[in-house]
Amino acid sequence: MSNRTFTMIKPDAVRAGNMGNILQMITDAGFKVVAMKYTQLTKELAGKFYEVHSERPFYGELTDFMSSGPIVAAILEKDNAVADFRTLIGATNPADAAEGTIRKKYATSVGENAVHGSDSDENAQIEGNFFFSMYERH
Ligand code: 3AN
Repeated sequence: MSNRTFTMIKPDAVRAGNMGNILQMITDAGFKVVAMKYTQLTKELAGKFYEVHSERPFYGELTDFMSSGPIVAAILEKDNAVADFRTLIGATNPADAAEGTIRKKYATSVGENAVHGSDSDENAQIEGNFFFSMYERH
């Protein structure tokens, strides 16, 4: 069990002005910020980040959307970080997301679903390394 996960606040949530509220929900839930940046992915970088989905029909739409505006990327720390963060964000489709979750509150569709959260310890490490050097972790 690892104590770190990786998240992005996606372009839809940043555009809608929900960045501060989402960060508040994350820290209120007991996650410590290890690394954070406000940046924008190019279409090419979004394609690399979501390479595992490259055969899926929504890959083009996903990479267009993820490069459509700024995001917040962060590494978060807490006991049982990956699983607890997935609980905090809720189901991929906001229609299925539980009350009180970030996606229930702020996601508008299965594609534009406000936040990303790593789905395994291994991916948390890969995704954190995609954005942050060792000097950017505190
Ligand atoms: P999660 O982000 O909950 O781990 P995944 O890994 O199944 O969900 O999907 C990765 C991302 O791809 C989702 N966050 C969502 O933005 C997008 N996505 C997933 N399914 C669809 C779909 N049917 N149509 C459009 N985008 C999708």
